Amino acid sequence: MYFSCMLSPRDIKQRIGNSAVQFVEDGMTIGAGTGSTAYWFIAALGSMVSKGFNCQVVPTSHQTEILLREHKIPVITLNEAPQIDITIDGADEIDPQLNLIKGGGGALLQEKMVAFSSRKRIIIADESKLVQQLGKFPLPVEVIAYGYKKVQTLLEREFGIPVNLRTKDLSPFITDHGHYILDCSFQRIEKAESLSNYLNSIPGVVDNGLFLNMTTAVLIGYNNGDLKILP
Ligand code: A5P
Repeated sequence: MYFSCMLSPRDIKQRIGNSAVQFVEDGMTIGAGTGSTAYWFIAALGSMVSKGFNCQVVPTSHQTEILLREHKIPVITLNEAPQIDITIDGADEIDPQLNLIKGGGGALLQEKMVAFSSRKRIIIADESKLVQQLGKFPLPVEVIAYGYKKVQTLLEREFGIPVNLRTKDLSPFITDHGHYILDCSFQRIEKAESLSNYLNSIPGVVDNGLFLNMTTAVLIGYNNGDLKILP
Protein backbone atom coordinates (compact mmCIF):
# COMPACT_ATOMS: atom_id res chain seq x y z
CA MET A 1 0.00 0.00 0.00
CA TYR A 2 1.22 3.52 -0.86
CA PHE A 3 1.06 6.26 1.76
CA SER A 4 1.75 9.77 0.54
CA CYS A 5 3.21 12.09 3.15
CA MET A 6 1.14 15.27 3.57
CA LEU A 7 2.50 18.02 5.77
CA SER A 8 0.32 20.35 7.84
CA PRO A 9 0.01 23.96 6.56
CA ARG A 10 2.19 25.09 9.47
CA ASP A 11 4.91 22.55 8.68
CA ILE A 12 4.92 23.52 4.99
CA LYS A 13 5.37 27.19 5.89
CA GLN A 14 8.14 26.36 8.33
CA ARG A 15 9.90 24.31 5.66
CA ILE A 16 9.60 27.17 3.15
CA GLY A 17 10.88 29.70 5.74
CA ASN A 18 13.89 27.51 6.58
CA SER A 19 14.70 27.04 2.92
CA ALA A 20 14.33 30.77 2.10
CA VAL A 21 17.55 31.59 3.95
CA GLN A 22 19.40 30.04 0.98
CA PHE A 23 18.86 33.40 -0.80
CA VAL A 24 20.59 35.59 1.80
CA GLU A 25 24.32 36.19 2.17
CA ASP A 26 26.45 37.55 4.98
CA GLY A 27 26.53 41.35 5.07
CA MET A 28 23.32 41.83 3.08
CA THR A 29 20.61 44.43 3.62
CA ILE A 30 17.40 42.40 3.57
CA GLY A 31 13.72 43.32 3.28
CA ALA A 32 11.64 41.08 5.54
CA GLY A 33 8.05 40.30 4.58
CA THR A 34 4.84 40.09 6.56
CA GLY A 35 2.56 37.14 7.23
CA SER A 36 2.59 33.56 8.41
CA THR A 37 5.12 32.34 5.82
CA ALA A 38 7.53 35.25 6.28
CA TYR A 39 7.27 34.50 10.03
CA TRP A 40 9.24 31.29 9.54
CA PHE A 41 11.85 32.96 7.33
CA ILE A 42 12.42 35.51 10.11
CA ALA A 43 12.68 32.72 12.70
CA ALA A 44 15.31 30.94 10.55
CA LEU A 45 17.20 34.20 9.97
CA GLY A 46 17.11 34.88 13.73
CA SER A 47 18.73 31.56 14.40
CA MET A 48 21.50 32.38 11.89
CA VAL A 49 22.02 35.83 13.46
CA SER A 50 22.37 34.21 16.90
CA LYS A 51 25.26 32.19 15.43
CA GLY A 52 27.05 35.27 14.04
CA PHE A 53 25.39 35.88 10.65
CA ASN A 54 25.69 39.56 9.80
CA CYS A 55 22.80 41.47 8.19
CA GLN A 56 20.56 44.48 8.54
CA VAL A 57 16.86 44.17 7.88
CA VAL A 58 14.14 46.54 6.68
CA PRO A 59 10.72 45.43 7.97
CA THR A 60 7.63 45.57 5.74
CA SER A 61 5.25 46.19 8.67
CA HIS A 62 5.09 47.04 12.34
CA GLN A 63 4.26 43.39 13.10
CA THR A 64 7.42 42.27 11.28
CA GLU A 65 9.53 44.88 13.07
CA ILE A 66 8.40 43.47 16.43
CA LEU A 67 9.23 39.94 15.28
CA LEU A 68 12.69 40.98 14.04
CA ARG A 69 13.47 42.66 17.37
CA GLU A 70 12.26 39.56 19.27
CA HIS A 71 14.83 37.57 17.30
CA LYS A 72 17.52 40.22 17.96
CA ILE A 73 17.92 40.84 14.23
CA PRO A 74 19.36 44.33 13.46
CA VAL A 75 16.53 46.54 12.13
CA ILE A 76 16.91 49.63 9.93
CA THR A 77 14.32 51.83 8.27
CA LEU A 78 13.78 52.17 4.53
CA ASN A 79 15.26 55.68 4.70
CA GLU A 80 18.38 54.36 6.42
CA ALA A 81 18.91 51.49 3.97
CA PRO A 82 21.52 52.35 1.32
CA GLN A 83 20.33 49.64 -1.09
CA ILE A 84 18.22 46.61 -0.21
CA ASP A 85 19.90 43.53 -1.67
CA ILE A 86 16.91 41.23 -1.46
CA THR A 87 13.37 41.16 -0.08
CA ILE A 88 11.71 37.93 0.96
CA ASP A 89 7.94 38.11 1.39
CA GLY A 90 4.73 36.08 1.09
CA ALA A 91 1.82 36.52 -1.32
CA ASP A 92 -1.91 35.86 -1.52
CA GLU A 93 -2.01 34.88 -5.20
CA ILE A 94 0.73 34.15 -7.75
CA ASP A 95 -0.04 33.83 -11.47
CA PRO A 96 2.07 31.99 -14.10
CA GLN A 97 3.94 35.25 -14.94
CA LEU A 98 4.72 35.63 -11.21
CA ASN A 99 2.45 38.64 -10.88
CA LEU A 100 0.90 38.83 -7.42
CA ILE A 101 -1.94 39.90 -5.22
CA LYS A 102 -0.65 40.94 -1.81
CA GLY A 103 -2.07 42.75 1.18
CA GLY A 104 -4.11 40.04 2.87
CA GLY A 105 -2.40 41.11 6.07
CA GLY A 106 -2.94 44.77 5.30
CA ALA A 107 0.74 45.65 4.82
CA LEU A 108 0.69 46.14 1.04
CA LEU A 109 1.91 49.75 0.96
CA GLN A 110 5.08 49.22 2.95
CA GLU A 111 5.60 45.82 1.30
CA LYS A 112 5.47 47.42 -2.15
CA MET A 113 7.79 50.28 -1.14
CA VAL A 114 10.38 47.89 0.30
CA ALA A 115 10.09 45.52 -2.69
CA PHE A 116 10.42 48.40 -5.13
CA SER A 117 13.68 49.46 -3.45
CA SER A 118 15.15 45.94 -3.61
CA ARG A 119 17.51 44.53 -6.21
CA LYS A 120 15.93 41.04 -5.90
CA ARG A 121 12.43 40.08 -4.74
CA ILE A 122 11.77 36.53 -3.65
CA ILE A 123 8.24 35.34 -2.90
CA ILE A 124 7.73 32.45 -0.50
CA ALA A 125 4.39 30.65 -0.49
CA ASP A 126 2.67 27.29 -0.37
CA GLU A 127 1.12 25.76 -3.47
CA SER A 128 -2.38 27.02 -2.56
CA LYS A 129 -1.26 30.50 -3.69
CA LEU A 130 -0.60 29.44 -7.29
CA VAL A 131 -3.44 30.49 -9.62
CA GLN A 132 -4.00 30.63 -13.38
CA GLN A 133 -5.69 34.02 -13.14
CA LEU A 134 -5.47 36.69 -10.43
CA GLY A 135 -8.66 37.91 -8.77
CA LYS A 136 -10.32 35.18 -6.67
CA PHE A 137 -8.57 36.63 -3.63
CA PRO A 138 -10.20 40.04 -3.06
CA LEU A 139 -7.81 42.75 -4.22
CA PRO A 140 -6.91 45.07 -1.32
CA VAL A 141 -6.97 48.76 -2.17
CA GLU A 142 -5.49 51.06 0.48
CA VAL A 143 -7.36 54.37 0.74
CA ILE A 144 -7.17 57.38 2.99
CA ALA A 145 -10.01 57.35 5.52
CA TYR A 146 -11.38 60.71 4.41
CA GLY A 147 -14.12 60.20 1.84
CA TYR A 148 -13.44 56.48 1.44
CA LYS A 149 -17.13 55.80 0.70
CA LYS A 150 -16.82 57.78 -2.53
CA VAL A 151 -14.02 55.49 -3.71
CA GLN A 152 -15.97 52.43 -2.57
CA THR A 153 -19.11 53.47 -4.50
CA LEU A 154 -17.09 54.39 -7.59
CA LEU A 155 -15.42 50.97 -7.70
CA GLU A 156 -18.71 49.11 -7.08
CA ARG A 157 -20.41 50.97 -9.94
CA GLU A 158 -17.47 50.93 -12.33
CA PHE A 159 -16.85 47.18 -12.05
CA GLY A 160 -20.19 45.86 -10.74
CA ILE A 161 -18.43 44.01 -7.92
CA PRO A 162 -18.71 43.88 -4.13
CA VAL A 163 -16.23 46.26 -2.49
CA ASN A 164 -15.98 45.80 1.27
CA LEU A 165 -14.39 48.03 3.85
CA ARG A 166 -12.04 45.76 5.82
CA THR A 167 -12.95 45.65 9.50
CA LYS A 168 -11.40 44.39 12.70
CA ASP A 169 -13.42 43.96 15.90
CA LEU A 170 -16.39 45.71 14.22
CA SER A 171 -14.35 48.86 13.46
CA PRO A 172 -12.50 49.75 10.25
CA PHE A 173 -9.13 47.99 10.00
CA ILE A 174 -6.41 50.66 10.19
CA THR A 175 -3.15 50.07 8.33
CA ASP A 176 0.29 50.81 9.77
CA HIS A 177 0.13 54.12 7.94
CA GLY A 178 -3.31 55.10 9.24
CA HIS A 179 -5.36 54.20 6.17
CA TYR A 180 -8.37 51.98 5.41
CA ILE A 181 -8.54 48.98 3.08
CA LEU A 182 -11.23 48.26 0.51
CA ASP A 183 -11.32 44.57 -0.49
CA CYS A 184 -12.49 44.29 -4.11
CA SER A 185 -13.98 40.95 -5.22
CA PHE A 186 -13.09 40.98 -8.91
CA GLN A 187 -13.04 37.15 -9.22
CA ARG A 188 -11.07 37.52 -12.50
CA ILE A 189 -8.56 40.25 -13.23
CA GLU A 190 -7.98 40.34 -17.00
CA LYS A 191 -5.89 43.47 -17.54
CA ALA A 192 -3.93 43.80 -14.33
CA GLU A 193 -1.65 46.60 -15.47
CA SER A 194 -4.38 48.95 -16.65
CA LEU A 195 -6.48 48.10 -13.57
CA SER A 196 -3.56 48.94 -11.27
CA ASN A 197 -2.91 52.22 -13.09
CA TYR A 198 -6.59 53.14 -12.97
CA LEU A 199 -6.94 52.36 -9.25
CA ASN A 200 -3.87 54.40 -8.37
CA SER A 201 -5.17 57.36 -10.39
CA ILE A 202 -8.26 57.74 -8.17
CA PRO A 203 -7.87 60.57 -5.65
CA GLY A 204 -7.87 59.00 -2.18
CA VAL A 205 -6.31 55.70 -3.28
CA VAL A 206 -2.86 55.24 -1.78
CA ASP A 207 -1.93 51.97 -3.53
CA ASN A 208 -3.35 48.59 -4.47
CA GLY A 209 -2.27 44.99 -3.86
CA LEU A 210 -1.25 44.15 -7.44
CA PHE A 211 2.51 43.52 -7.57
CA LEU A 212 3.24 43.37 -11.30
CA ASN A 213 6.58 42.56 -12.95
CA MET A 214 8.29 42.77 -9.58
CA THR A 215 9.08 39.14 -8.72
CA THR A 216 12.56 37.74 -9.28
CA ALA A 217 11.70 34.19 -8.19
CA VAL A 218 9.17 32.24 -6.16
CA LEU A 219 9.93 29.49 -3.66
CA ILE A 220 6.91 27.20 -3.51
CA GLY A 221 6.27 24.58 -0.85
CA TYR A 222 4.06 21.63 -1.78
CA ASN A 223 1.79 19.61 0.48
CA ASN A 224 3.98 16.53 0.03
CA GLY A 225 7.02 18.42 1.35
CA ASP A 226 8.61 19.25 -1.99
CA LEU A 227 10.08 22.69 -2.57
CA LYS A 228 10.45 24.27 -5.98
CA ILE A 229 11.88 27.54 -7.25
CA LEU A 230 9.99 29.25 -10.13
CA PRO A 231 10.64 30.21 -12.89
C1 A5P B 1 0.60 40.94 4.05
O1 A5P B 1 -0.02 42.16 3.84
C2 A5P B 1 0.48 40.07 2.85
O2 A5P B 1 0.85 40.65 1.64
C3 A5P B 1 1.18 38.75 3.05
O3 A5P B 1 2.47 38.75 2.55
C4 A5P B 1 0.35 37.73 2.39
O4 A5P B 1 -0.97 37.89 2.88
C5 A5P B 1 0.85 36.31 2.64
O5 A5P B 1 0.64 35.96 3.95
P1 A5P B 1 0.71 34.44 4.44
O6 A5P B 1 2.11 34.00 4.21
O7 A5P B 1 0.33 34.53 5.89
O8 A5P B 1 -0.29 33.69 3.63
